Amino acid sequence: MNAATRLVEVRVPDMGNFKDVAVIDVLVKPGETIEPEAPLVTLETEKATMDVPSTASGVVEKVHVAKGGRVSTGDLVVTLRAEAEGAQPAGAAPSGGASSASPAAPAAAPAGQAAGRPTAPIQAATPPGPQATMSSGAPAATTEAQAPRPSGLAKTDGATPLRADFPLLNEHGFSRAYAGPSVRLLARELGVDLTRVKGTGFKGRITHDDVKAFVKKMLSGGAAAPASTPGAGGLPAVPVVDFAQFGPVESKPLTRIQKIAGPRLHASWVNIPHVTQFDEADITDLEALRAKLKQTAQDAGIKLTPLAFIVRGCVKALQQFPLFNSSLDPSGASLILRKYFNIGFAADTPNGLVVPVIHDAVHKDIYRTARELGELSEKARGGKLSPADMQGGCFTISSLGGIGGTAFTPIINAPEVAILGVSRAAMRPVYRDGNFVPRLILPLSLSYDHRVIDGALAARFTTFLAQTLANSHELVEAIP
Ligand code: CAO
Repeated sequence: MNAATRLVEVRVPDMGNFKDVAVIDVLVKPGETIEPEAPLVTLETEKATMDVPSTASGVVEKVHVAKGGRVSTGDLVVTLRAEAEGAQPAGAAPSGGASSASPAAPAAAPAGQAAGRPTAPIQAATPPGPQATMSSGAPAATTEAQAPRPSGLAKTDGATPLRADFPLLNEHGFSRAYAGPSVRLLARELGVDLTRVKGTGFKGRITHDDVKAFVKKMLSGGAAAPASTPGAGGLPAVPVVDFAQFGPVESKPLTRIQKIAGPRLHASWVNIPHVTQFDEADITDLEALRAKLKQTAQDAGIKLTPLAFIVRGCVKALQQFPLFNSSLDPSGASLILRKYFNIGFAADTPNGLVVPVIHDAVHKDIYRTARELGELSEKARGGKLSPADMQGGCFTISSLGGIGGTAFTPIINAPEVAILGVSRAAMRPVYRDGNFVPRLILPLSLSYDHRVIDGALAARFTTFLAQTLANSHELVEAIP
């Protein structure tokens, strides 16, 4: 062995009780250069598919498993030839006797990570469900977060775990596509709808190469371009400018959430004919009521903001106008009307917008709603939302009321069909019975999918919502 290199063995990490797990895809070949965390093989149990990630960078010397084979914890997957210089990457297990040039395992490595023992934990990556982030009120991130980063994709700051899952393309079909977690992650990052990709892997499984081939085909005009491809698919390209020629510049990588949210936002924007209906609600009485209840709520550890009332109001409006709680069937031939009421809300976090969901909001009173709003917002800001926290939304609220502004045009969180934008309430003179009286007015901006909702219905919806918010006592009724 070359003095400047060492051999690194990558083995199957601890898989709990699973034994003799099927190898359904081998993702690397001898001679290939790979990065740490690059997926090497995909395994499938009865419950989940998972990738075995590389624990080091280097050139694949030998692949010890084959597609269709079976493995258990500790089995050798790949031998890598890695650079001998520098610290050994955490979790890399040096090859027993073959690697006399290898440095010893780091002293800090936990027991059980000695040479030849599996080190990198596998995170069971079940197919992700939809979930959301938003920008200007649109969807965002994904549950794919837990999947290892495929080699060749840009590294992100890693500050926020990638967990966004968002309804964007054909999310229903996407979650059912026959593909491993790293392939799903790649598809999401490239904005590829997996339902449109033909799998050439074992039993028709979609591989990395299938996703890449699909993108190539689209770029060469073989199909409609992915939503994330600027200038492709018939869309005019924006000019490419060398900004540095005009003055100093700095390049700042997008966060992981932003990378996932971008294609989703774009997909919503280009696929859905948006119309925004503006309206105003007189929340003078609501604010007086909130001021009365605020201390009681605070004593119970709850921050009672106008948003909790707005969530309750939206639930009532969705009950009254069921079309707003629907989604277009992927075939485009029918509507799916939901009989449950899960309300998403855009939360601003240091790494981008995410959309946690208040589940079963119809059965939660104002205090419980406020409590969940607070808890979910806290989790969102700490990057601690679970996939379940962001799944199953029916309708989204994007509130900028705590910040400012008078109106905006939120992007629909597809495949939902409407989103409510809320701006800052302000005292305005309102003409009543021959006089101007000061009233607290809340601006509402409802964007809707015009394929599903007509303008008249949208105006009825906001009118109803405004009246419901004005009659605030109905919003604080106890829920049986
Ligand atoms: N008008 C006037 N004041 C408002 C208001 C409104 N519409 N909405 C909230 N406020 C007030 C609150 O009452 C609170 O004041 P007090 O402490 O005196 O009661 C203050 O503004 C801050 O509220 P908040 O923002 O902490 O709480 P919230 O429940 O209103 O919002 C959350 C929670 C998570 C939605 C918010 O923190 C957030 O992240 N907002 C940004 C969402 C976003 O970026 N959307 C843009 C996506 S683009 O469509």
